[in-house]
Amino acid sequence: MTTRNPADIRNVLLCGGSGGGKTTLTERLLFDTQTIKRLGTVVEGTTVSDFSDEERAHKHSLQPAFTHFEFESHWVNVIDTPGLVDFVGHAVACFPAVETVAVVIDPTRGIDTVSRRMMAIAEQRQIPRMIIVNKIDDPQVDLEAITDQIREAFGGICLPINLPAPGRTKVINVFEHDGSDALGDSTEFSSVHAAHKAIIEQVVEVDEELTGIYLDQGEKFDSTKLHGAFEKCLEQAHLVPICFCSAKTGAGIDDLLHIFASLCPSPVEVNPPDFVKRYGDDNAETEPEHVWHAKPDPTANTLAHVFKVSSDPFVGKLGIFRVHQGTMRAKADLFVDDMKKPIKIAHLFVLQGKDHVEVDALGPGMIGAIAKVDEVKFNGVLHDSRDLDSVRLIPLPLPRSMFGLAIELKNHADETKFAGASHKMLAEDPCLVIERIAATNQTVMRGLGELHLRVVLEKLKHQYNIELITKTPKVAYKETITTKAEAHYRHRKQTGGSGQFGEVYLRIEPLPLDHADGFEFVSEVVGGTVPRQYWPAVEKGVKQVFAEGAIAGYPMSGVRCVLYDGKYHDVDSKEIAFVTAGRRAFMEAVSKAKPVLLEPFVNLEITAPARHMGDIAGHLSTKRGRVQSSDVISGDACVVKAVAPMSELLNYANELKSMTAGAGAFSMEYSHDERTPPLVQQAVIAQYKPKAEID
Ligand SMILES: Nc1nc2c(ncn2[C@@H]2O[C@H](COP(=O)(O)OP(=O)(O)O)[C@@H](O)[C@H]2O)c(=O)[nH]1
Ligand SMILES: [Mg+2]
Repeated sequence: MTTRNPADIRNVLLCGGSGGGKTTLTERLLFDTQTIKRLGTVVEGTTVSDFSDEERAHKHSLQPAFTHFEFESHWVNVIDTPGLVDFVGHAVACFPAVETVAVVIDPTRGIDTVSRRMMAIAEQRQIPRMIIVNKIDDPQVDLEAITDQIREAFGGICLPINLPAPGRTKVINVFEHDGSDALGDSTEFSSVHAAHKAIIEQVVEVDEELTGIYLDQGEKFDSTKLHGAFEKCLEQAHLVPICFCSAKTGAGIDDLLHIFASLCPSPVEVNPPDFVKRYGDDNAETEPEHVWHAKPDPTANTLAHVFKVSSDPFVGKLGIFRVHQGTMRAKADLFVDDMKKPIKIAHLFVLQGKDHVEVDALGPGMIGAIAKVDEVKFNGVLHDSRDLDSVRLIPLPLPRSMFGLAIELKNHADETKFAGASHKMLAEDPCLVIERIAATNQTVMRGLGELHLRVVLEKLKHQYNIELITKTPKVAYKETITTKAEAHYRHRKQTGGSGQFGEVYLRIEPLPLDHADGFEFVSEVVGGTVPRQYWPAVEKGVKQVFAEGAIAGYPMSGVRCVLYDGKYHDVDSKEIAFVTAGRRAFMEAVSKAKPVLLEPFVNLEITAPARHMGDIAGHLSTKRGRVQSSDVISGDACVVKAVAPMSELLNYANELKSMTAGAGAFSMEYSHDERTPPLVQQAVIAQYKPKAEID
């Protein structure tokens, strides 16, 4: 295989709640296109996409899997993503690689929260969406009711593109058939004619000329020529087609494949993902950014975006990317971001689950992988022109992990091994965080929920033979100020012959809590009272306090600091003197600026048997939590969403377990910071023992 005409490529991401049948559907698509000879199952652990030991043990997808097949002379890449809330970050990270986000709905459970989230994020990123209602073979399922629920949840733009025929062993494509041909008009609910009319009218609406032709021709209108208008509809979020199928029996699969090939957008259509390109590289402060779009032209300069890094002990590190422009060739030299030296691409692969198929070139729109290249990182850009050095993808709305465990090595001799293993695991999981918290003297591992971290711990144990002792972590408070203040410090020291002298005047003021960096340092010194060469030293001193905290030992946030005056000495002024003066003046200023502690709040999402809904909500209200919604999602499960302070949730995994006899699950992600109540603040500050200042 070499390059493909990008117009013949389709990239489809399957997402939605766990258990909907994404992995089974992927297997079925591969089987029905004769890409694989044996139909594996999730239960037996024999599918192409759930191939890792952890996935086979849990019987759930935990990582995205990359597969491809050919159908009607199209090359189709299908990404099967994990549906458990704890792993949704992996699905979101793959969005920039595809033109179609297909949300797989489990009609036995209704519209789950992961599906809702995926629909919302895809809409926000302007990626075409479709909905696949799987499991139509289940006789208990009311397909008309689920269609109504979909339209209620996501709007009237959701319209069936096919409908199950009576008996549910096949579906009828209502886009191409109008009920008057040999396939007939009868379906499980509605009629081919009515559904045809609804979807065609929706499609022609995006094009005035087409609307005119449609009105003139009526029944004789030829819908098979509508690919362009259909694609425009998806691009403008004017239509979300609903397809029906059964991954188990194969009903509706041929039509789904046909829809992928004939109607889903190709890489030369739809809104390309937004990259930014910065002008000029010399002066960081005057660099305006502008949105940049790749051109799916095989002859242009190469640009590929790495949206997934995976590593396993056998194949090593894999960087998985999508080519957005130009052609990537084996043996070529490519730059990674703005690195000075290029890397050599030894081998180029396309993936089929755990298998790598070597290829010599990949053109625009293709998804591929390179192995064993250390420089390649998640979200990095591979390219072949210095002109593309500053191109980056606009950051994805990945959930920020808050569920933490303080970790220690069971065997201290494992330190080097752990450093290597954690480095690999962090590279492959955008939602995993391991950080050293100076204030609490702990190393904390954070993820999106208990299961997320449990899988990480299992992998460390089984794959790297490292065991960790875990404890409840202390809360990551932050310090900030609430008013303006000024302070000044003169640092003068005489030791033997040479001395140290530096004097600074600082003014500080609060920044909004949502300020991107939480810190600004500017100089308004006039007349050279502090020479320019010492400004960075003053900033360094200020930043030391900023990192270590001034009142309780927690890092600070939300402070603007202005250096506006000072004094220097021709002989004795040195950098170190201004660092000290900056640090001491800043500490003094903070103490006058009514400092407070901020605490993180998280968005909590709890799933449990519906009978526990009241208990869960009541318990949260005793923890300063605010319940935002509680819904029964199917006969016996409920979802409670709430916002609550992290400090009250340190033991939530155990509390929920005992409330629900082990049947509850939850995930949490960062929401915002709020001031701690005075009593909490006093207690935290009382525990702090500041280090003695040494000049
Ligand atoms: N009845 C029925 N069961 C299905 C179908 N597709 C998948 N399943 C079952 O649903 C469960 C979850 O499937 P899986 O593919 O792991 O779902 P995923 O979490 O979305 O990847 C498994 O037990 C499958 O056998 C289907 O079309 N019909
Ligand atoms: Mg799966």
